[in-house]
Amino acid sequence: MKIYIDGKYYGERDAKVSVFDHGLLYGDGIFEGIRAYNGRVFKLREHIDRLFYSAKAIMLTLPLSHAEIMKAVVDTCRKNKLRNGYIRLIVTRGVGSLGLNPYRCKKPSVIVIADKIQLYPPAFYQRGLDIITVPTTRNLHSALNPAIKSLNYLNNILAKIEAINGGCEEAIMLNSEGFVAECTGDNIFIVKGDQLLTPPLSAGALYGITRQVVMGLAREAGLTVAEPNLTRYDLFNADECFLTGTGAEVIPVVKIDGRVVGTGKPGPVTKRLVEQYHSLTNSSGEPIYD
Ligand code: PXG
Repeated sequence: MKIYIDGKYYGERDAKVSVFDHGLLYGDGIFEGIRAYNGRVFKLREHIDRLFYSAKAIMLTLPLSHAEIMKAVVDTCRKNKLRNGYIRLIVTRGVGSLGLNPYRCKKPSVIVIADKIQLYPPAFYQRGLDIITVPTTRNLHSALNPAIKSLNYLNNILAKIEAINGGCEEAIMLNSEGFVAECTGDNIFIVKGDQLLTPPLSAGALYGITRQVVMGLAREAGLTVAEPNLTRYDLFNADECFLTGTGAEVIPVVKIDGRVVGTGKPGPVTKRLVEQYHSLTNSSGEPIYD
């Protein structure tokens, strides 16, 4: 595997960052998780847009333009002969001193890893997930805004530990007011009648790329899409529930905190969205090969 670091390619063993990089010392940096399908990078422009928004929010000046970062991602895929896989794009604050001061870091590092993807087992998609709400609440947006896709993922990792310790794959995270925010690496949706509902960004949700795509597909299918604050009560009484994310795509949820959701099986709206999402991922994206 060839890993891109600041314009050069390195083998897996040689792809290294400094112990003085503030990405390592403080989680000071940003990232994107992107997928390639059939030789095309899905929603690449949207991912790079979000990277630039994250950068702006943490006052990190990217050393490359939008077009140059897109090219670095596509070139790294080509270099690795990737047609289907997972791309991790990372920008660290760069090498500084042991103190917090980010202005000591003169040059951010851009890293691109293009690898195979670890998928959930197919049975999870057929049967649906059984998930729980966890005690760790989502970061306050006034403290560390969950809209920033930063290298500081401990909030999510603590929630993930609680999910795994509770025997589940994913965790629902509430915000400090008790409203549903999102899962540790996925956005959450419910279907109620002809409505598709998902928490607003202000509740602590990431501006998920998959979330946006699914909202568009649902509108095209005639559903009313809204972003109200949701409580656990709303989840328990939903007709259907599913999660969205670049890794998980669209995955049904059939049980929450021991309560069966809807019929306890993946519902018709979820199934249709899964199919529509697949046909989109298989037919669009930034070409890797001419
Ligand atoms: N919420 C959070 C907190 C995320 O990290 C999503 C929602 C979904 O967003 P997208 O844009 O992917 O639809 C994410 C992103 C992984 C992995 O390896 C996945 C994410 C983040 C980090 C790692 O599965 N999901």
